[in-house]
Amino acid sequence: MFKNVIVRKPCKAMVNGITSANLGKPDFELAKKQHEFYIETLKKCGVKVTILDADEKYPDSCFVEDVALCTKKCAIITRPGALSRRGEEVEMKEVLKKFYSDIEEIKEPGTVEAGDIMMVGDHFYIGLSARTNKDGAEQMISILEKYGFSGSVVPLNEMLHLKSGLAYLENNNLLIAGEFIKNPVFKDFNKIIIPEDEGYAANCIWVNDHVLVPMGYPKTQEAIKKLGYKVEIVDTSEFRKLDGGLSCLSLRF
Ligand code: CIR
Repeated sequence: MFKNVIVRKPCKAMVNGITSANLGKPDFELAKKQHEFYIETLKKCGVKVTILDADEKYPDSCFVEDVALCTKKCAIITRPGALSRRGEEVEMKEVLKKFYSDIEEIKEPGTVEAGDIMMVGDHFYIGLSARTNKDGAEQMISILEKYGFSGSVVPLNEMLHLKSGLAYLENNNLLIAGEFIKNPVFKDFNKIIIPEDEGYAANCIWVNDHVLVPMGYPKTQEAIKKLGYKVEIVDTSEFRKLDGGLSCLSLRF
């Protein structure tokens, strides 16, 4: 069960965030409303939400998931691969000191964005992507091992982050899309294959038996409902314009 969630309000500069989506610039006012609804939905799932102020220095700073990995025993501050995002982690480290006595850090030349990390019990799958390099993944695995966890790498070819195409919903249920569907690493999961026309919906989040699902993906919504979860629909259209989704917008622990 998760007790805490940390989010950061989107900033006006988000319109200049990194994107490959080709969906135009986000509407800041609408993004703010969608973010407020996201927070309300998380509260419904029984977690305490810590809301950080918008940070205009970093256009992508609402995507807090990338700057730290929060485990049951420690928090690991990452070192973002995207240069315009490097520095977002500094304040997060201070915030996480309120929740963790053990805080670790990824060091140069390692880069990691925690959107590339999927927790499955005590094991962590780490995507090797344009943002997370081999050195960063290796550092991450040795830190995890120090706390009794394990980690393994999953090379990415197309996706931005590992969790752009995977979401673990507990109970062995795994939403899986695109390049990951045929990857034998995931063969023992109960795979819920996300149809190609709903690819973005692979980025859902499990929060205490609720599953937050992005608005506009009825097939995925139905498949998750059938598994018995309480489905919460959240509109993330403005964050999608920046390649971001439900998982990217929070740290859950
Ligand atoms: C970026 O490119 O870094 C942001 N525009 C989107 C980050 C999405 N984060 C995530 O998937 N964890």
